[in-house]
Amino acid sequence: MAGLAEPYKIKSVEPLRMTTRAERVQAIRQAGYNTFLLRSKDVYIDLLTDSGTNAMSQGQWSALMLGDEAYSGSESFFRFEAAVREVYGMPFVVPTHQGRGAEHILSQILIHQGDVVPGNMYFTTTREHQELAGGRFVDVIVKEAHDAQNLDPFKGNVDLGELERAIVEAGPEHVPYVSVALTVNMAGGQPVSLENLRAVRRLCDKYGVKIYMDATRAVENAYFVKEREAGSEGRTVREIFREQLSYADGCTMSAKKDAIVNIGGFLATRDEETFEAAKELLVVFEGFPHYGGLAGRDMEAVAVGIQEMVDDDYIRHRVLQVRGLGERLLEAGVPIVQPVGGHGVFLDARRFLPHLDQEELPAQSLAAALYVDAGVRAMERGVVSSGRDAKTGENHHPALELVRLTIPRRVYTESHMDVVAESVSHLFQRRAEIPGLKFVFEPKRLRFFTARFEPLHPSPIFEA
Ligand code: PLI
Repeated sequence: MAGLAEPYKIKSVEPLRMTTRAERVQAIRQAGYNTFLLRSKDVYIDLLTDSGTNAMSQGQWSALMLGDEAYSGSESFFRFEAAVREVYGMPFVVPTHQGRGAEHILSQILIHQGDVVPGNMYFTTTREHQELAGGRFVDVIVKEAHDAQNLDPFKGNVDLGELERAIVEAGPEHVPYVSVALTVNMAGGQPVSLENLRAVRRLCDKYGVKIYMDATRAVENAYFVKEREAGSEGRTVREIFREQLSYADGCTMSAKKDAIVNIGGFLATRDEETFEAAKELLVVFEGFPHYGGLAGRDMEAVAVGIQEMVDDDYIRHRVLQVRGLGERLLEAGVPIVQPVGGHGVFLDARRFLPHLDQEELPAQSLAAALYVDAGVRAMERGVVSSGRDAKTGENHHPALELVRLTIPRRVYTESHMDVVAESVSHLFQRRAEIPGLKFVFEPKRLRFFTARFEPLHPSPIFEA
């Protein structure tokens, strides 16, 4: 399809190692059936995440040489700051080592014990930092987001009624900010409409509550707005992007996604007081405010990436590549989250493996099985990622039990997508043989990263 042809060509290549099924069976056993614990040398197509796994452009690689590694007053910082000001429209910014560094600083500044932070679905590290700071996350995403088959074009939207209820119940003085993610990762990369952002702004203004956006994949959100929201079809992604951010008091950002780099993040704000407080915490946790845990060269790459990410041709190809994979899976009858989101295709493990109860960790098992089948590494986004309720100790049971096939930016070709589609379809034919898993090691925090598992019973799926 002409629309899918890559708007770039390959200048430097990274060889991939082909593995045998026997090697993969051995590797997944050693990894405790957790794809996070695989060694990348054992992975053929790595769709674990789109975070920091992107291919930088010649512009970014050459900008690395301009890195000013001064501890303070680095020219690289000022170029980075100028890019954030221009594209995000935020006057104040501090760099952080990655997104969670910004979440940590923001949470520590604004959240007090007992506060409530409403948001459009949780994200793992974001909620963790809100809770560490003494806050409680309240989900105010629209109910359509929890239904993998609902075709609403803006399943990331905030439910305004739920948001108002959360603010009134807690009392606006106990709501330090509303957390609005663009797009919503855990819902399958679903976007938020401009109309919804405007309404959230009006509601927050009524109660004097701030809005901090998680801008991690806000470019993908802007592309969906251009594609789907009346009045935005003729605008550039850059314009839409800027309007989205105009409704925020500030944002946290993992540059490892939208900004097409391998490391980096930032906290940006319009509020000088928050900026001053951020700089104080930055020197404790990240570094001096002119580098914040990054090298000068990293800030250069982010500055160039921020300009490249809002190029219409680039982002169109990115979103259509992801969607193309989704469409191939749908043709094979594979259940996925629809509409296909911005950064990956999410397999619906509930419908893929109806014979497994959620306590049998279906998405975790499906991700492990996919790796054994073809060396494709995906990520669980279900009961394991969701963790346990801090009070009751019971597993959270998210409505969405998903395996995420996340597509890094500018890395894989359409032929790689073919391999992925074939492997998932093949596994779908054998789905009845996929067994459940149980924990054999479970860490207390963000357990999905390092937990280990075993199959509940022997199965040819995990044998050579
Ligand atoms: O991985 P960080 O610390 O740079 O960013 C944390 C983070 C914040 N918000 C959102 C929506 C994310 O998706 C996110 C990181 N996501 C990862 C690592 C992912 O694989 O999706």
